[in-house]
Amino acid sequence: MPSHVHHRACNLCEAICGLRITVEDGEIVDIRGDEKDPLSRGHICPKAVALQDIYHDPDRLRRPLRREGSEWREVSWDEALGETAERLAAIRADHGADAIAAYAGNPNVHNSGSLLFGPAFLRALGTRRRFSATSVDQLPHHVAARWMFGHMLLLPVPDLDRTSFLLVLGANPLASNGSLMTAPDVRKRLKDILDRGGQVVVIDPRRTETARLAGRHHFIRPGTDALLLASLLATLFEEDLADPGRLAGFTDGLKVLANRVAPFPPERIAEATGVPAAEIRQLARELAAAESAAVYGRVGVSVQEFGTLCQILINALNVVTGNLDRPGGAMFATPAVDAVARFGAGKSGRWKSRVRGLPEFAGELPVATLAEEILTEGSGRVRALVTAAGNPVLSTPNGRQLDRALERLEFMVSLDFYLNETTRHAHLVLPPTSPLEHDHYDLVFHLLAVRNTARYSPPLFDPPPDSLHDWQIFAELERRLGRGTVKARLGRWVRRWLGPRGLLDLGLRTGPYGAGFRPWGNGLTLRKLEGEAHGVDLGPLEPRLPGLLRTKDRRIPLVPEALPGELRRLEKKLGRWQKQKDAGAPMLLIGRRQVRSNNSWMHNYSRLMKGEDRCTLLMHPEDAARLGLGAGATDHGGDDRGDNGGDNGRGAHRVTVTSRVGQVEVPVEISDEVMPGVVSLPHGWGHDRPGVRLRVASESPGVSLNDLTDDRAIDPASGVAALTGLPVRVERMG
Ligand SMILES: Nc1nc2c(c(=O)[nH]1)N[C@H]1C(S)=C(S)[C@@H](COP(=O)(O)OP(=O)(O)OC[C@H]3O[C@@H](n4cnc5c(=O)[nH]c(N)nc54)[C@H](O)[C@@H]3O)O[C@H]1N2
Ligand SMILES: Nc1nc2c(c(=O)[nH]1)N[C@H]1C(S)=C(S)[C@@H](COP(=O)(O)OP(=O)(O)OC[C@H]3O[C@@H](n4cnc5c(=O)[nH]c(N)nc54)[C@H](O)[C@@H]3O)O[C@H]1N2
Ligand code: SF4
Ligand SMILES: [Mo]
Repeated sequence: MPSHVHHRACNLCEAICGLRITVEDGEIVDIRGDEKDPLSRGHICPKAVALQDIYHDPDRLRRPLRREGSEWREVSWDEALGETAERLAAIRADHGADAIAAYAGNPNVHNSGSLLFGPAFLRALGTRRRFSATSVDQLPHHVAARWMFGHMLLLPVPDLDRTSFLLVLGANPLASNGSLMTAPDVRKRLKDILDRGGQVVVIDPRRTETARLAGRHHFIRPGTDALLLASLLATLFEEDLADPGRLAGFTDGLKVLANRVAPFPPERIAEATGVPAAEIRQLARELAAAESAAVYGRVGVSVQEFGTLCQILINALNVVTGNLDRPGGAMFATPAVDAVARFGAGKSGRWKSRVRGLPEFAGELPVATLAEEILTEGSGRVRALVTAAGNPVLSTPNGRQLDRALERLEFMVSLDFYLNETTRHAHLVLPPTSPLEHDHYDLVFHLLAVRNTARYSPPLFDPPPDSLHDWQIFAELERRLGRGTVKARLGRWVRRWLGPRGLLDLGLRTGPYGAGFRPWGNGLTLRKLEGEAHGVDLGPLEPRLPGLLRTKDRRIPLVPEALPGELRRLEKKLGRWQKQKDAGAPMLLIGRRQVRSNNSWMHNYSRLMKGEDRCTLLMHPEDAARLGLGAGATDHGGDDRGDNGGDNGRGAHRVTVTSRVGQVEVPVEISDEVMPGVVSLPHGWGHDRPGVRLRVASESPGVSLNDLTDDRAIDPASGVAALTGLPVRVERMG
């Protein structure tokens, strides 16, 4: 029986685990972690086997589909691409390029072909109405990096393997497997910190899996993290603990920062945040005293009204304690393909959205404004939409409004291999090959990794004849829609001739470990990487500053221009928070992630869907009692343990949850792991809409968190949607 072992990186999440896949007679018989992978060291999570399920899924589209009335008809690639180009070109000719919007979803970042060819397609389209999942995710990180380090991709990564103190805000890496921190086997990495005598402290309105492991956790009232961060800084300055060390030589604004954060001493903000003042002072002292420390904040402190301020203050804390760019602190990776050199620094403010006047950043507008750009009449209205690898109906605020808006489009085309809640509205669906059918290299995640490594994944299966990869679809649409100038044609020709492999080889050769173009020498080339099935180890993170800074003067401004105004806005808000403590205050809704989910698209595989309904509203026993819902606080124990049946209150009661924009009905799970006054619903559910072709997912559809979130709530500094801490009314049903 012909059997072979294939090595590749899992591309489902940011942990990029190395896999060892055994194939017999063309069938996968085993998927496990690759022990020899220098980064993931054998780790995988339950989702890894889903790669095989995606490949076999009968619901996965293999041929382009054209909507005819309420039916879908398979059409040839030539017909599908031809019609797409024709319809888009006609709308562009009649109404201008800005009448076409484009939305890029998260999996684009996990697909090197899309990363290398998507941007050129967007340029050919010519629209300034570009949107992506960035503005419901990490946009504030980019904005803060641009302002303080001069480039949107200069994102500091906590040096997990060497740190002795980790402060985590608004991240749950035990469920998410890490984000803007590629750290496979994060459980072991965090345990190792504790084992070597270090500390991990988690700040989260929910006592998460990560908080349990850390052993030190403080509840925080959702949305108030900027107060806590400012007050940590204020304490450092007040108690004379600020010491940037060597960073002082290229940092500006220490004194000004001290003045600006002075109005936020712990005693003043403790009540609004829910974190006791003494604990805040203690934390600041520990941060200052630790041999090395890293402050790390993710989705929970990014998608909030003060998301950008939070990320600025986190960077500032790492600088002021001397921990930026030092081993065990928050460091910059040195990836084999130098993304910082190859991608734009992040221009901004060149144009605004039409309806709400929201600012552009790095060529994109906040997705919270997409629906109104379609629905609001007037010249420049969005009439057509291209989506690629995304599901904004489930992933962006006020999803129901977007759902309705998509109905109004004159033309919509989606690059996706599923008919999901979004793509069901398309006129044409263009399904690319699935992950195991193409090669891959992590252009983004090596940049965010806790260790420098490089690994190339060849395709495992040959794609079926007459199928196209994402990059080929992009390249073909670019050819049909792009400009006819000699320069544009030459560029297209060169890119297509090189293909993703040639472009990758170029990136590796010209990167920091590259061979250049000499035929001899030891540097990296694609060929060399192909000979290393487990990838290559390029060593621990190394100090890179000030050389890596891209600010004009190669210095770090601790007080970027927007900071004073943002702190004033925070102080005003503090006043409102302090007034809002009465019992009649609304409950605050937060989201959560689950190991066996991946945003909106891992719910169609039976293996991952086993067990009880996971789309439940977590509520504290005191709140449940107030609403007259059963008794019994329970130890919820994590969404994926699957051992919490019995009388834990799971599903025993249903409630309605109502926000300004919508209402959902959902089973309640009573647990003291959420802060009193806070309720938590996982995101990415809500698969019961007509026209969705996800048979397994539709059986346990759940409800969409983003049917409640508010498109008007944004962080004005970046335009990121303020998804967390949403005021809602919860009522018992029946
Ligand atoms: N309330 C709330 N909302 C959130 C979040 C939250 O925490 N709370 N999280 C936000 C975050 S961080 C993110 S990243 C977004 C994610 O939101 P989106 O990026 O909009 O959606 P996904 O669920 O990732 O959609 C993935 C789609 O891509 C398709 N796909 C997968 N692989 C490929 C591929 O290789 N090529 C193509 N063409 N298609 C592919 C899948 O079939 C699926 O339909 O959601 C955001 N929304
Ligand atoms: N299994 C799985 N893994 C994933 C994903 C997935 O859907 N499933 N999605 C992937 C994607 S696209 C991303 S971006 C990453 C995200 O990775 P993480 O940022 O680690 O994501 P979450 O698990 O949503 O963690 C956010 C935490 O913030 C908390 N939180 C909410 N509001 C607040 C607040 O106001 N303040 C504070 N301090 N905390 C708050 C929540 O309770 C939650 O524990 O995960 C990635 N990995
Ligand atoms: S943690 Fe799971 S989903 Fe993420 S890369 Fe590893 S195996 Fe894949
Ligand atoms: Mo994300």
